[in-house]
Amino acid sequence: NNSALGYSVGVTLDRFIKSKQDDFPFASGELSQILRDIALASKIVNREINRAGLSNISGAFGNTNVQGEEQQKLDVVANIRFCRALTKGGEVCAIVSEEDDEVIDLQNSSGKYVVAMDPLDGSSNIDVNISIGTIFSIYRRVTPVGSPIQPEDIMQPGSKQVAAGYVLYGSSTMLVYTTGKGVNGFTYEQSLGEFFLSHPNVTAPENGSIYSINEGLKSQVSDGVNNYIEACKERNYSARYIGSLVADFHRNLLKGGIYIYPSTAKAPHGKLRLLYEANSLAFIAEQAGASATDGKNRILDIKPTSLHQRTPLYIGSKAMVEESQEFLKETEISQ
Ligand code: P6P
Repeated sequence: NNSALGYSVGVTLDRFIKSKQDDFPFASGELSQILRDIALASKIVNREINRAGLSNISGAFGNTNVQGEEQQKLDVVANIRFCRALTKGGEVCAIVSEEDDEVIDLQNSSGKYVVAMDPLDGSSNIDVNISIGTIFSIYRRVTPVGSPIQPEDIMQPGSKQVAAGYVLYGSSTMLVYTTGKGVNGFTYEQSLGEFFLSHPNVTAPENGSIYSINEGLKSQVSDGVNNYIEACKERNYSARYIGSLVADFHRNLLKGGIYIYPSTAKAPHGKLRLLYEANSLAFIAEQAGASATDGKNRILDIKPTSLHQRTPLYIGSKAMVEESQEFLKETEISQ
């Protein structure tokens, strides 16, 4: 570190990726390049987000994405930016995006990697200036490089991820990712256009006193969920729900807490997507010593059966996730 300055200037993302690549003896640098491609796209999206309020770009786009939600223009912009960066990089053969009904086959005969992403989650928050995020997972394809993409290349359980991360466009813009050797957070310095290591080796508190759930769902969720939330209230825990998954997850990861999007009467599989929301954050959570389940099963063990399938999500401090499962089990037995 620059001791002459009396403080250590965080290493840049580029230097960090390079130094960590040496941890992987057979690394050919392709995964490193994908991480750089994602970082570059996030800088461009960050700039568009900061400008959104100023131009008519933040208005609704008029058509809807596969989720049936009003598609914000920034969703489209972010999707284009990330797809373009990943295509130009040359290491990726297929992309799964929340914004596209079907798998995007890049027709790249040398691409070894598959990326699943939510280019801009929580985009309904853009118009009211609430933090939003990008979420991504990276897999190695399982069929031979150069052969046509097969479903088994795409429908991999989260345990097969080689990397995962998110970008949080918040009061500052952060990139947080793991390649299976811990979690590291980088903060973007706008004036330099660089991400600097600001949160080395992120470790989630084993327990916490923050719970994140949409309490408006109370009448639609199981007694087990409501009993757990009541217990949190009796202990004077803090309710913190931003309505933006990446922002809620990130705060709980650093401070301790649990985020729950449960099965509801209207949506028995919950609202969140397995491939590019739950899996990515579950990999990060476990690498930081936290947990992620669907209320019963480890998220990373779930074998996907469809591209945009949803899953209930209980994610955050290990002790809180485990305790919430106990409440679910209790009511299951009594039902
Ligand atoms: P609800 C945003 O649309 C999102 O996908 C997550 O970012 C967020 O946590 C959740 O949905 C909010 O859903 O039903 O509470 O509005």
